[in-house]
Amino acid sequence: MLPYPSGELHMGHVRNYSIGDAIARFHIMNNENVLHPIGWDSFGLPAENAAIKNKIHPKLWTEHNINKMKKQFKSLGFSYDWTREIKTSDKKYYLWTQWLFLKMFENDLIFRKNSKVNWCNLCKTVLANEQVLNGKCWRCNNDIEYKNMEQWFIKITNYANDLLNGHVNLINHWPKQVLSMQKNWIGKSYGVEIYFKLFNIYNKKIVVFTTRPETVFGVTFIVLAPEHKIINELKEYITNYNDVSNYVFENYKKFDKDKFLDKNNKTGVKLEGICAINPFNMEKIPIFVSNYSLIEYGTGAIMAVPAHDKRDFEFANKYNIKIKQVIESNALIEYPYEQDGILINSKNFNGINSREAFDIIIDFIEKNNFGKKVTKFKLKDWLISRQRYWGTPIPIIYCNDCGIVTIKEENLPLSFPEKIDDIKKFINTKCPKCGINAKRETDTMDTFLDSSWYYMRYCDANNNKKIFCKEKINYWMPVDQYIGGIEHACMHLLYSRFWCKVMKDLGLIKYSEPFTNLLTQGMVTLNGYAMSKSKNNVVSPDELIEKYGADTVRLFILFSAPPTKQLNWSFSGIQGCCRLINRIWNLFYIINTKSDLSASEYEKTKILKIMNITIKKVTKCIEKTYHFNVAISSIMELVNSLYLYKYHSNDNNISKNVYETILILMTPFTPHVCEELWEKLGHKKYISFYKWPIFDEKITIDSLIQIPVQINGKIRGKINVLLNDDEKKVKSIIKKNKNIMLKLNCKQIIRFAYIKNKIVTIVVK
Ligand code: ANZ
Ligand code: ZN
Repeated sequence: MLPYPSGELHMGHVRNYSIGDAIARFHIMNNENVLHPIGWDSFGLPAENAAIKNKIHPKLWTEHNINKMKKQFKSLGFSYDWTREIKTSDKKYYLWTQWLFLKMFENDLIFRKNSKVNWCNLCKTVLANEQVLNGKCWRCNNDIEYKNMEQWFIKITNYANDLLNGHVNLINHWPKQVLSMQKNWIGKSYGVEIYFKLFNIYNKKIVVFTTRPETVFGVTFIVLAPEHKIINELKEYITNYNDVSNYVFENYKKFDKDKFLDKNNKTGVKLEGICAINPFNMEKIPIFVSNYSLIEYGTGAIMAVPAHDKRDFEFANKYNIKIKQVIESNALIEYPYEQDGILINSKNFNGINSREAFDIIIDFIEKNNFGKKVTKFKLKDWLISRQRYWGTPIPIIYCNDCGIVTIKEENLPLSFPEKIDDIKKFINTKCPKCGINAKRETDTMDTFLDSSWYYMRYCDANNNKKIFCKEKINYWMPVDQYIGGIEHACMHLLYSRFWCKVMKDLGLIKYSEPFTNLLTQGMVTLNGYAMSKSKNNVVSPDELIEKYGADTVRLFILFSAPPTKQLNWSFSGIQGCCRLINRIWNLFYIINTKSDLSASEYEKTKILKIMNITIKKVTKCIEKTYHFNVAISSIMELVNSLYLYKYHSNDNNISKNVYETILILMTPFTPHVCEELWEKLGHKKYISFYKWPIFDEKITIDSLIQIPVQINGKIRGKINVLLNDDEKKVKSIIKKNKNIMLKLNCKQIIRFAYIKNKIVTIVVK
């Protein structure tokens, strides 16, 4: 995920991009063609707020931050292809965001509507539903208010089913949690709409949406959302209309989701003078207006079954409404009973299991025109207008005669005047269709549009004729490995998937999922808390790089925890990583020293075996599991083994071979020190492009064995031999073994037998 140019890298960034860099470098060393790009999500509010505060243009502020962060990226040694760098606030880029907007508009995927929208009073803009988290603004955590405004929306709901079904392709490649968060957000449910006629009012009915039609005989009241249109339509029949309309007005101002979450806050007013009729038994049932019925979901009207639904039960208790049980439970019943069971008090349907009754009753409803089968989604259309300057301008003109007119493709990019105050002049224009005076749209697009397709542009970042050329897109896309935070599960990751499906339907691309594999990295914490400025527990990457070097920082970040797990910051941990790098550095001098002792065959084989096992493990860890911590531990073992080996060996060939392998294996994690040592070893080319080592499976297994030595029928010791050593070799090993020679005590050997790979038997006089 591309960063927002806040001006400073934080440890979360360092973690995300170190993981990506290790993976990219590994694949580069495996001779693959790797596209490892970076860019900037450079439109957005903080730039604009900083601009207002410091009287500096958001563009300058943004440029300044990008330069600072780019320096930091470079100091960390990330292997980005800087020729493909993109900035979403760049004209050359947002031209294509606008172009995509026009394409979507042409295809009926963008529309304007007046509705109640989320408003953040700190950010001074509306927000999409996905960007409201527990009633608060995703960016500034301010409480959300409601406003009635005419705004631009994208029909993401057209793709609700596709977004859900697409999960099939992601099941083994995306974290389960992300998929389930998206699934809940999309919120598909199967149910029915049932029509409730009104007593003595012939041309009106209330349509409820229910996922539990089998409870229809237990309905004891109807609940309308305060915003439900029918309330006004029934004005003349409702005898307490004043009370009702006061209630509606009061509730309109409040935040819906809060009302929904706060159990004790269910309020309501009964609509006097009217009642509904249950089509199944013709019972008359009271109608309430209440804040716990949400206008945005279903039909905004509920058939309430207090015996079997918690919310209905609470409301019924508060307002003394009848409770009627229609599903029997085996155990002693305590309301509300929300499980399955046998239908009771349900006339012809008595005795049927509630699960079967679901379909039976739906059939009955459809046959008798009591209603119809429906599927509903919780997903709402994506509100994309933002009342801000620093964003992609919406390429639309309003003409009194022609209505909504799009700006011609050849006139893109549409840019705002440099001076923010000149917007007032910019508003006035001529209609591109009829030429009379017209007004421009001055809202900008949600920055999540900018970031919904940026990764495609990397494939052809400098194309100034087309959004991208097809061959390049087909060659590179989709993204093999995407890395970012889980907080984007229902924002960026959902929008990007949607965008990708739209672009496929527009014929621009061939694939329908943007990110084949997704890794959501864990948090970086200090003393148990996520690092954040507000908690004052931030560790600055710059200071660490200054003190310990970039390699140490990278190594620590990758070594301290598997990438998906929380990473607890520790200074002793970073010092440990510093020591490992120093040990590798010092080995350079040690492998070139001479020792008087010479290593045995066994010792030589042993170190080669450890080396091969390490290559095997590290390869698997980087390629498959991303358990970099395990990879680094095993390299550490190899380093220790090489120290030991060198201690009693004057052999330089093997040590050099092992040492070079250590450097190669460390390159994805600590590229700088590895390049340096590689050069010191006399290599002329970069280690970063050296071929990743292949391990020899034969050497990793069973090449070293221990066998017992029996002297006159008693086991007297063990010797280390190589698999399939012959008798002559074993004899020479025994001759060098002080312990066994001591036991033989210079006695005369009358028999020597070696059963291959099993046992040595010696008989002495
Ligand atoms: C009768 C009933 C009986 C219900 C019962 C539940 C249990 P899901 O499954 O999440 O889609 N509902 C429908 N529209 C609503 C609205 N606008 N505001 C608040 N609640 C609404 O939820 C569907 C259920 O949520 C529906 O099924 C309806 O209550 C309620 F024992 O109808 B049920
Ligand atoms: Zn805000």
